Amino acid sequence: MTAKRDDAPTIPVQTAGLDRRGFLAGAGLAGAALGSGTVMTAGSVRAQEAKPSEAAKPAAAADSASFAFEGKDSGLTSLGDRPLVAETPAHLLDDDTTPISKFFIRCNGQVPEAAADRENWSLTIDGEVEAPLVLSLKELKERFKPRTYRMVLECGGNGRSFFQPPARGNQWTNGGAGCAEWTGIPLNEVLRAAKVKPSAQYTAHHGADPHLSGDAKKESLSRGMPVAKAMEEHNLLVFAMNGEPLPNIHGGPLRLVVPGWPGSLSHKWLTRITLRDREHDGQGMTGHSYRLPERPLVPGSKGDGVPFRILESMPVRAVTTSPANGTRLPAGAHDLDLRGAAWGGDVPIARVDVSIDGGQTWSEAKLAALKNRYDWHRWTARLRLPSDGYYEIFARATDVNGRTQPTLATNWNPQGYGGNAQHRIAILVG
Ligand SMILES: Nc1nc2c(c(=O)[nH]1)N[C@H]1C(S)=C(S)[C@@H](COP(=O)(O)O)O[C@H]1N2
Ligand SMILES: [Mo]
Repeated sequence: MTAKRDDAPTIPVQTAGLDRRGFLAGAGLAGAALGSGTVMTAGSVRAQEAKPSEAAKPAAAADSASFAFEGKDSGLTSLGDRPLVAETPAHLLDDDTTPISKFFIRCNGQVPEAAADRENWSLTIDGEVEAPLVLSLKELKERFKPRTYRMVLECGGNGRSFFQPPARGNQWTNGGAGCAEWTGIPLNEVLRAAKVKPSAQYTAHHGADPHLSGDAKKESLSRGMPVAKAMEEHNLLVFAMNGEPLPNIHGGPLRLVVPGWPGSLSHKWLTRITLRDREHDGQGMTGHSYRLPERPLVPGSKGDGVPFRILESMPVRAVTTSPANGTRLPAGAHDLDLRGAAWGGDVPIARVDVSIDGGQTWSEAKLAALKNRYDWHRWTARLRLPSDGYYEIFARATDVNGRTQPTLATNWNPQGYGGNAQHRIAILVG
């Protein structure tokens, strides 16, 4: 460490969460104690030996990595190159509608070449249907009326990094999610046109992205859902995102968006939906993938012999999107304005609460109205801080069934699904 420990504070005072490095910069990837970093020399904090909790730490590598992908914000956090995965730090989820530039990326296989002729992209609906369909994107648009909904898309593994011991898979904090305006054709109308047979139980989704190995016989991903969920009116065959032609990296020219359930159902580069007479068994449907144990497991165990069920609706979650984690505010700035977002699977959110004292007391946030079902609630709250000092601000959402978020991710499972520990940000005043 090169910090001159007795120097005056070297951190410029911020008026808002403008600098994402904030006062946690240099705290290290493992959330090392404040004061051990090179820029953290503020005497007041050192004296407290304040240590940002694991849950308040920025996404792994957020301070060092600069994400490089055309059209994407360099502030996204890379979680891997092969396959390409990047999450959105909470402070970049501060827009009411997540811009394409800030929207997370999750690929399981290779990213295919961008289609040269978007309008002739072909979609097949077959299997347990009376009238199989093969439609170009142009024909889809001519035959059915497009709808636009603002809806959350969230990776099934969002929040995985909060499990202890670590669960297998991409170490998402809370940024494997975004909320965009999706324009497309309702899936249920297309399925009705194909005349789904009573024998149909489940969908099977197929796309054009090659397997990482290049093996043409293997699929990167092929998930599906019960026909009842497939008929839900908000599922769209999407061709535009935030009013622009759906970008290749997000599955353009054509993808599914299935809100409320794991993002892996929202198949990108969609070429075929096959109706099956049983639960689909494609890539990502078997083993422990997208499954939760039917009884609580010993953390770190394998779950051998325990029955697992498919993860359906995603859990409730709130994130604070402003100020950014690690923001330092000037001395005396005791009126703290918070902004955030909250959403939760199929079950609507009833309230969001925020706490400055580790959950001993809570204040209710104000929720903005939804544009449509499956939109996220933007929320705001003003908190009065009793003094200067170091605070961790907790946020938690509660759904209409009274289910809220745990302080820690407790429901440990081998692949780390359902990790919805309360989001925290660290703030230093003065
Ligand atoms: N064809 C295909 N579709 C896919 C995937 C994939 O690897 N291949 N990944 C899925 C997963 S796991 C998620 S979370 C979302 C991510 O969508 P995005 O990259 O547009 O954010 O796409 C889903 N659709
Ligand atoms: Mo995902």
